[in-house]
Amino acid sequence: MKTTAVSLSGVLLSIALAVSGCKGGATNGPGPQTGPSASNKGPDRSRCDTKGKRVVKLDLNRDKQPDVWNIYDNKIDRSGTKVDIMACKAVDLNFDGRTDLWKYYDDSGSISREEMDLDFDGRIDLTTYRRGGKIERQELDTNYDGRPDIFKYYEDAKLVRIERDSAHDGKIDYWEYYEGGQLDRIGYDNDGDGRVDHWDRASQTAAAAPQPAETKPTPEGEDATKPAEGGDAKGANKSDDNKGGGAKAE
Ligand SMILES: [Ca+2]
Ligand SMILES: [Ca+2]
Ligand SMILES: [Ca+2]
Ligand SMILES: [Ca+2]
Repeated sequence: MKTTAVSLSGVLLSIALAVSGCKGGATNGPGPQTGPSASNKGPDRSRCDTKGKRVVKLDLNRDKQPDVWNIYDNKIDRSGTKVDIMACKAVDLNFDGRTDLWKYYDDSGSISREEMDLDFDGRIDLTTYRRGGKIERQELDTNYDGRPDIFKYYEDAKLVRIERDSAHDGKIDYWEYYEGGQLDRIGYDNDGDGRVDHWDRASQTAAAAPQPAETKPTPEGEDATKPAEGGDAKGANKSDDNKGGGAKAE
């Protein structure tokens, strides 16, 4: 039963695609391409569909080809008047005729999702999810293999966690946890089982944090008394040179 249901829905899908393909000849021409190739889970892609919507096109580089499509939905507000609400913004960032940035808006007019093709190969590499305009999650594909490998999670628009698939094998092997906007701890999965094997805590790493002023302690009093100012410390050298140079000149 299950297999027939699947194949039936497959047939229906292919019919639907064929029909939309016949009708949607215009989508291959001018206009934002809805549904980039990597898309399979986009819940609100229809928002970028231009059909039956008001579309305002802009030509930013003045080559007579549109690069920005502002797509508006018609809504009727409480007083019964027709209003245009932004549904989608599609942008061709590098002016090659292909859309590289999509912004999807919710019914209240705030951005719910942004998709970006960073290397202009037609596949989305950066997706930002928002709720009520506030950032919730970000997915980034750093090696452009079509699979996100960095995931950033936000609470109340504040970064709380970064997960990374640094081996690009589909498994998270690196975690950063943030407390109050500050990095608190980092977890590493060394054996590839998806679990943290080793933690680095902020309290431990704080001592080794790159703070140039503290990493090279140069006790001024000692330097002044000791003749060893042969220029081993680059930063501390300047003031010593000034002192030493002045003394020697006299
Ligand atoms: Ca243009
Ligand atoms: Ca483009
Ligand atoms: Ca891409
Ligand atoms: Ca990837």
